[in-house]
Amino acid sequence: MTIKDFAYDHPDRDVAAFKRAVANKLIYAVGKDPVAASQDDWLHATALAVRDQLVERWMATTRANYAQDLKRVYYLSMEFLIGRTFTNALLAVDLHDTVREALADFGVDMAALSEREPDAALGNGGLGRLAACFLDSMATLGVPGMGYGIRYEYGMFRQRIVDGQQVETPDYWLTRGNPWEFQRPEVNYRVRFGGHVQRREGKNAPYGAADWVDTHDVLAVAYDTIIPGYGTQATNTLRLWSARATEEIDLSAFNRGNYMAAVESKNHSENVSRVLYPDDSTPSGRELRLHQEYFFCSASVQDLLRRYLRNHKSFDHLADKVSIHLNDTHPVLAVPELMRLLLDEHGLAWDVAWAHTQKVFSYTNHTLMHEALETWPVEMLGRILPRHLQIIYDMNAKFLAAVTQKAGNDVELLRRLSLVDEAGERRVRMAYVAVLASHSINGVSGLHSELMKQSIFADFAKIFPERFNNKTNGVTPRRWLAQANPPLASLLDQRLGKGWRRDLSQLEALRPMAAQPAFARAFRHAKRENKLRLANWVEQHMGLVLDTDAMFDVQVKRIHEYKRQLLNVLHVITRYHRILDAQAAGGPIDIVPRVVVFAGKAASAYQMAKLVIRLINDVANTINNDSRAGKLLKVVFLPNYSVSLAEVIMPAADLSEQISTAGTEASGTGNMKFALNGALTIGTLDGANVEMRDNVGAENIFIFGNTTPEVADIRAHGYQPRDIYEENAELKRVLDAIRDGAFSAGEPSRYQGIYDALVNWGDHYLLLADYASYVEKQAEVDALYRDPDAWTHMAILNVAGMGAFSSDRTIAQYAHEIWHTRPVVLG
Ligand code: GL9
Repeated sequence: MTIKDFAYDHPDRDVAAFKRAVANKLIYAVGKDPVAASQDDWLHATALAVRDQLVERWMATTRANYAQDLKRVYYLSMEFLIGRTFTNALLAVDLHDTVREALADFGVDMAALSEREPDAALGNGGLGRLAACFLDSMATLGVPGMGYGIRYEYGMFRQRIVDGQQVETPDYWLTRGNPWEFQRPEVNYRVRFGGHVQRREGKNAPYGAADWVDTHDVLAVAYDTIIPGYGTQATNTLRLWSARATEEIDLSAFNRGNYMAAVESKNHSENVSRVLYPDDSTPSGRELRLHQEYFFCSASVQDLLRRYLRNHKSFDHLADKVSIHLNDTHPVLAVPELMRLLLDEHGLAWDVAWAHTQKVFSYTNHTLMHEALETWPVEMLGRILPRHLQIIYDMNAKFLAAVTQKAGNDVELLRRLSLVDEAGERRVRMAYVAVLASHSINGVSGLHSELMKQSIFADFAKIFPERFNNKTNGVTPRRWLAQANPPLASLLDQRLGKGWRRDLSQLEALRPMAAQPAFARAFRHAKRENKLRLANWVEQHMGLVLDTDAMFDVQVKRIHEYKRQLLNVLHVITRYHRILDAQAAGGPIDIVPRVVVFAGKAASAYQMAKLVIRLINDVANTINNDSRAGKLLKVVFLPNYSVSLAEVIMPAADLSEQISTAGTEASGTGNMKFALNGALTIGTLDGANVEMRDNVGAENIFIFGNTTPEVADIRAHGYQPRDIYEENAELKRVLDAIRDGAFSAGEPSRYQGIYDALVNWGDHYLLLADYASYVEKQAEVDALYRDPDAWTHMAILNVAGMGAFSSDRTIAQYAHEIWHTRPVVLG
């Protein structure tokens, strides 16, 4: 029997058949009469009809995976920043034109429909979006695997800008239902919290099994989303867990006659999957977060073990069939959870269980920033997960004993290596648990992977050098070029064929075309269309008219001090002053017109980041309303940055700002998306910018500022930002203007704190040290922009050099070098 035998209708590329399928869904699944259907009803019905096309491939892939008993990769991530699915699914099944025509026959505009789909914003930023790109690439490459995460009811907050300030509102993305997911009520697991532990007598204590009793439990229920591969039948699954109250919780309170308490406790259990933590790289020590982490780790590990045991009688082949990848430290509790299940539920001996565990796990580190490295108070772990704390202690004891045996009783070394930080309140270092339990530990760019070995994991890198490696990030060309940039995609199709979607290295073939005037013209034309699209968005949503001849100078990403949006602002004000001076002198104004675009969210508790947003908006307000600046300078802060907004912004950029302090941005992925869409980069030698320079050629990228060793040097020798401030008159004027209320006339002292942070409080991210070099480099950017042919030539060479930054390349490396998986073979 094949799946096709069951498919009730098979529209393929037949418009009439697809119309029938949509009408069928509208009437029988959505329950709406076509004459009364709303736009959302049509969207829902169309999504269901498209989904049917994916289901057949999905089942075929699942059957093949089982039949071939392939090793599977489980990608555990607290975040999957998926964005919209509709257009992406159409691309995967190549039904774009069919669906557009079918809907047009019903009088429905497909483009308008797709705009109505809410983003699945189950992530904060780069880390979560990387996970989504990886799912796309794993499916496309046929890597048998699955993403595991949490089905948050509220995703990343919506950002509104009110009086120039960020206001957060909840993102209840499921209001109108989610046609892409399959609820699996029968796939559910009990996840336990609290209680206490009784060691089992007789087993070789203290490393033996134990009983975990008197827990209060929550059910994890699976929701599956199909992840289609591109240009292949292969599809994967994203399985997200949703919390449900167990029945006995309700019952116990109910029996005591307290109906309301019963319902309340039910609500309480279900809070576990309610909301995404909107913190960028600054985990708050909230207990709910710990509950979330364990909740999805436990459900996922139980689920994958059950799947393994369906085909295998013992755990002997676990590591041949299962790879568990930890996307940062958020899922590290999967380590003691696997140990617990093997020891306590399946009766394995410690050493056997530990050997399996070390072969199964691999870990990616995404940041070096101290404040972002997760640690949990021993007290809290012991209260919420007493058995896991015990297992971590046992891991630690064994490890430190082994180190002592090799290196002697070096107390300092042991203190540094311990999984438990004993200074102050005792805390478990989750990154160390990940490193100890994993056979592979990777960073996300060449620079980051080196720094990781020299800084946070220096001691571990000496003990386990063979575990450390690099996997430079990438982005999926399907979403970030084919889908986001139709004008450029169709130009590439004409010149290169369609193969670049699955093999981005084919972009190399653009190199010789950079010198062809006809190609350059077409390339410029595509950029122009994209700039118009963004300008329309801005006019519609913000009422601001942009000049598309001006250079679109763009910085979009989370707002964070290390990313230095403030350095960009310093440059903007510098330009503003230069324009005013030129006006005052009455001479001809020789300045390249720019539209400086910002977008990004600040963590809700991150006051400095919020103040930066306010400053950007105040500066925008001042400059945009100053007729002297006129068309020469405009500043816009686009509210509510998201995946779907990024799809409009990236293709429209002329200049991409990647200006973090060297040594702070682990990789960046926005940098890749911009260059892939034909923007030039101004950036520091940080993260993946270094490799982008190597790939596009140093002469085709604007690199400025202190390098990582120089930054270390400056800090080591007592950095004095005030000296720079006193010596650079142009900079001083900018900072004084901020301090004195030039952009906040109603409240002149509003930005005193920003001034102080830079001039008086140490300027931790070295903005002043890089300012002169940045402003100078911006002048070179201007000079090139005056020569459109030279600019376009360079932009084409950037696109040509971006082949290496496909997430397909990244995932192929993970698959070969870390996971050791083979692709599924489909008949
Ligand atoms: C991040 C790094 O800061 C980025 O430089 C990197 O590109 C991505 C993906 O590897 O991971 N680490 C991290 O905590 N975030 C990143 O973006 N933060 C968010 O995702 C909000």
